[in-house]
Amino acid sequence: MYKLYFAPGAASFAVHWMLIELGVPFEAVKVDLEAKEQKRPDYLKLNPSGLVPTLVIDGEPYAEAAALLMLLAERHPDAALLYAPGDSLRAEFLQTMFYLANTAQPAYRLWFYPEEGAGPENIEATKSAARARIEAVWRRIDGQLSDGRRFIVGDLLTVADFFGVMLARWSRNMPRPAHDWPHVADYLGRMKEMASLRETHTREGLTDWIND
Ligand SMILES: N[C@@H](CCC(=O)N[C@@H](CS)C(=O)NCC(=O)O)C(=O)O
Repeated sequence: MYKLYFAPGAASFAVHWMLIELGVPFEAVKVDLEAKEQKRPDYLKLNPSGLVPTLVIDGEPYAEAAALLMLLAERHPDAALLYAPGDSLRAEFLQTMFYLANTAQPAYRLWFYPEEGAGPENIEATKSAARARIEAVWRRIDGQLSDGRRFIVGDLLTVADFFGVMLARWSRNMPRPAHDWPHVADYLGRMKEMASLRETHTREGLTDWIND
């Protein structure tokens, strides 16, 4: 049994979506980020970083969205949501996952929490740097998708897609959103048809982006 601590549209979104796609039983617990519930002592016992997501697996709490996606994929091998060791696309898959987690996600963190970059007096400069990094990510992913592949890595739906689509969604109100790149736009159009992605929006109460 799984228990997911989430906030609508946050880094928990990809994990929520994957649990729905897998069709496994889970309990979803909403964390009110505005009320700073993620910094309360009882939550910090589960996730010492005070962030969402936290996924409790058989009573043990685990964190880090990218790791949780990979963990779930490993725990449910029949769903085939990753390239396993030995697969010819394994290296590209790992590279893409780490690129999204190490380069793209921190750049978004700077965009949404710019005071963390260089203090409140440098917010505009921090956002400008974050924006440049995020746009470089979509330029690169657009290049990957330009060879006609169906998904971010090859023709297999993997956890890189769950993570990548979540990150693309985060750019929706930015000056240059991910769908500004043509191959990314085609890809997102296809992904938005997934029933599990639409269901995640419904369950999290999100109405924007999915029907754009
Ligand atoms: N590296 C973490 C980042 C998680 C993260 O930054 N979550 C944000 C929401 S998108 C959060 O909890 N923000 C509340 C806060 O910073 O207090 C992960 O992937 O799980």
